[in-house]
Amino acid sequence: MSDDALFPLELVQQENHDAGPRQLGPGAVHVPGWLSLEQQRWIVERFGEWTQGPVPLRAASLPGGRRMSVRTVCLGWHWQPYRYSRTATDVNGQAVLDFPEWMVRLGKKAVAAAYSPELGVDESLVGLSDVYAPDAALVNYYDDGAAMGMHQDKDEHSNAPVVSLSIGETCIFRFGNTQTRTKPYTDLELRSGDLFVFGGPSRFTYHGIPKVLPGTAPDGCGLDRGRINITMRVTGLS
Ligand code: MD6
Ligand code: FE
Repeated sequence: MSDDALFPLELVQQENHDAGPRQLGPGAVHVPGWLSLEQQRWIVERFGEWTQGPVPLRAASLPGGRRMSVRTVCLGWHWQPYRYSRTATDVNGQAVLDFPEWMVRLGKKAVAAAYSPELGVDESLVGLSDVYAPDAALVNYYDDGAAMGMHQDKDEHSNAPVVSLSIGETCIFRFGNTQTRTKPYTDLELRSGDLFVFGGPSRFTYHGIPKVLPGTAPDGCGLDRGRINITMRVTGLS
């Protein structure tokens, strides 16, 4: 058996999950267990409100006609492949919900938690939390079988970090490279309560979600099934 088969690249990083915050690339930091179960439950309640409209949770249609398996509701700005607007012109024409003030504060705290000098994060990123002010969030819901292909987040007119929060079932997060959507990449688990901040030289790294692991949502997170991922962004639009 070859080394590749015995130690598949996909699995190499998983046992590190409990080791605490870790920088995967310059400016890309994973902070396991950042949200408490109580915070997770509270956010899941807000998710229940967001999905009541005016714009429903929907699977976006990609150019060419295929639909994403993930369903999304947006805050601040509505996202559709591959642009932002204030109204959901691809769904029902309704205005997007406001970006909540509490989420701006949470985003700043997230950047402060991830960009700490102790983790070896570059000086230029430490202190960024003071000016970080996200104005859009994509709230994704994954049910069993949902996945997201390798992509770069480049619809924003800003290179400010993206802050990602995960609640519910564990997923495999594939963190790639800035050049191609293929190897080399690192697979890691994002579990309920985890934070991932994606900025600095890693801001345009290809990444994706090859799978969600059914039945792994922890008791008390507010979700029995599926996975919620919130990504906060600075659109650079006005
Ligand atoms: C997800 N996340 O975790 C999909 N993008 O379900 C993303 O696509 C993502 O986690 C930019 C930065 C962080 C992310
Ligand atoms: Fe992304």
